[in-house]
Amino acid sequence: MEDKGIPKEQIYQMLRKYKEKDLTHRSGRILGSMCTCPHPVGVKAYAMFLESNLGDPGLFPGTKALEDEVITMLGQLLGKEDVYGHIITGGTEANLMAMRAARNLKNVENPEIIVPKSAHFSFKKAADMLCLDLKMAELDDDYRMDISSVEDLICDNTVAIVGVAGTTELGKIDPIEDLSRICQEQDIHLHVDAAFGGYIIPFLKESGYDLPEFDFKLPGVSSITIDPHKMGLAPIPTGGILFRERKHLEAMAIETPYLTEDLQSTVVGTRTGAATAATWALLKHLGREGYREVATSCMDVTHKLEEGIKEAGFELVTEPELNIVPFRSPEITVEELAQRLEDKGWAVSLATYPRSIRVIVMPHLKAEHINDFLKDLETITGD
Ligand code: 0PR
Repeated sequence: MEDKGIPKEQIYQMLRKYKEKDLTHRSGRILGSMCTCPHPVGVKAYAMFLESNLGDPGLFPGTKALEDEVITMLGQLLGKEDVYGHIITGGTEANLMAMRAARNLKNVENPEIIVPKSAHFSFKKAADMLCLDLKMAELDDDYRMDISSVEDLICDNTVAIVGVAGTTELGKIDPIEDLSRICQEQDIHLHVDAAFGGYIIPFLKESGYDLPEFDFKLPGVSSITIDPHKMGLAPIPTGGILFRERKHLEAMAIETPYLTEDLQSTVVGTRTGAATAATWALLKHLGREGYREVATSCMDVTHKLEEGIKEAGFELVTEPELNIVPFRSPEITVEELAQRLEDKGWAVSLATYPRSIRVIVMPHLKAEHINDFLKDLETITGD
């Protein structure tokens, strides 16, 4: 660190040099991200609340009121208006909180959780931090959680079962209805990881897509992760965790002697109110109609990509249920294909099971980007 400060214009110039090295979502070149260009209304709202700290909500009652309203709105979206939760940093923190609540509520000696093999790696972190034994359930032929495998893994020490609504690699929706029945019968916490799907499945259903139930309408569902910074178009970092009952938050509440609130259930202490303001602004500004438009546009582009991939002689590893298209080549390996696409300037991402290239058709990917991508794909195996 230098002794004398540098004038601000020079600082901004220096920063721009670093920023030039970064990819942007706007370029349409990022194909494997669940983030996207944040909506300008969310960006403005975020900037308005930069100094607000929800870790000490008594100082920021306005922001706290916004958080309460956001939680109610997200609850309405997910089938239950009176839910309890917080706006936090993302899916990882949400999943960690859900596992912590489930573990604390069911006081057993060697707690175990059951997740599908397709679950996001955040559950490995949660298991490690919370000293949980992680049991992986098999997937069925369509890469959804296999119910008989779940039933085989359940034991007296099972504190939570996790179903995913919109898996990270393939965008699949686990059979949450079956999981709900099992968890109700056996009094087990059912957590639904809808970090990705939470902001798209309800809007597609409203638009006539035939998708399964996955939310609080199912009586066995105890908590849901939903990320505004993914399909919700909010700036990073913005996550959401919702619980069916207040007891879930209370089960992990810690006394905070000198703050303006007595108890705190979030992992993070000082936490931004800006993410809450952005989420509130976007829910109000876009409304259901705006989000339906985002969801159906992404699916239209998804279908276009799907057809183009097949026409170019590549194979889909599974039919897309949401806006994620996984595919491979019958001629070259997935690694070789990824390399050739990267050489042409596409930032691709690989699914591990089944091994494939996965394109996540986020709102920043427009029809023209997909056309360019398909043109490159058509020439790629002949090289
Ligand atoms: N649950 C699911 C189903 C997810 O897909 C993810 C992240 C999480 C939880 C964890 O969310 P946070 O990363 O917000 O904590 N899924 C993507 C992944 O890890 C996120 C991502 C985003 C990846 C942007 C790449 C990228 O460029 O693959």
